[in-house]
Amino acid sequence: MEYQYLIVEKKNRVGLIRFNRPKALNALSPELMAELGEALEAFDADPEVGAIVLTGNERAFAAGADIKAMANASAVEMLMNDLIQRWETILHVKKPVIAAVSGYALGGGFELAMACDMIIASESAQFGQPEINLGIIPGFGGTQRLTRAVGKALAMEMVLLDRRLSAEEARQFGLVNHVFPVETYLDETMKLARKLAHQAPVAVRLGKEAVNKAFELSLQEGLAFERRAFHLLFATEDQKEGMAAFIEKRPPQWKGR
Ligand code: DAK
Repeated sequence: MEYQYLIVEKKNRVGLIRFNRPKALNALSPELMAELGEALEAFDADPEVGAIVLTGNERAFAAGADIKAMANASAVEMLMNDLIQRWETILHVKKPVIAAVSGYALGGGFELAMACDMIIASESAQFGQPEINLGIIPGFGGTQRLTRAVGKALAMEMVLLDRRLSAEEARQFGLVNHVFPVETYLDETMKLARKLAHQAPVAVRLGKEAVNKAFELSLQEGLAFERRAFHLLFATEDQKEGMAAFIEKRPPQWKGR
């Protein structure tokens, strides 16, 4: 598949997707988001891929949804536009997705990163929800995922006053896993992704699903979900292999079944 707004490659069981609209600071146009949806679905279905990395460039992960593409839209167009629905694809990906963020992660760019499973940031990363300056509010989780991470006081400042977070602040709030120098953040992300891609695949899939349920279910429902997933793993060859390998003091050979 040829992409116009993405650079997509596969390395060591990691699917790497780079936004490629550098002149527009990787503004997430409907066309780019349609391609992103396709690339994510293709990697999710590819048995040679175990983890996915989403990135931009050093100056910008993404400066938000494309303002020029939205400026004249009506409410009904925003609601009915299938391309905007492509944003949701990220929420249905079964494999772990890491966002490698450098420079601007603003508006929809920040929201997309927060919808990933982990964020690795460069020291220059800057996270924010500047939508208020455009007379709108965040539309892809910026009032919800952000508030759960940073709490009400700071979320209000960010959503209503465009207060931005540095990479280090975002790490302190648990939004970002690690911060690295600009020169190495992508390599470090690829290393982490490679590790993820070589874990037991069924356990990774259920582990991701279970952690995400913690944001949606009551504690009791979440615990019940976890317990069922835990039991299910005893039906996999990988559980037998993992435990046998431990006992035999050798590395496990995962089969993904
Ligand atoms: N959209 C379109 N173009 C953008 C852009 C954006 N978000 N951000 C930057 N650009 C373009 C600029 O227009 C400029 O293009 P030319 O004028 O050269 O043609 C080029 O990128 C370089 O930008 P600047 O000249 O402005 O560069 P500076 O270094 O001076 O400033 C900046 C960098 C990041 C501070 C500034 O560009 C900026 O403030 N950008 C806008 C940031 C922003 O407001 N982002 C939020 C957009 S609203 C939803 C899903 C998502 C969303 C909503 C709903 N659903 C699924 C329902 C998301 C909404 C948003 O993200």
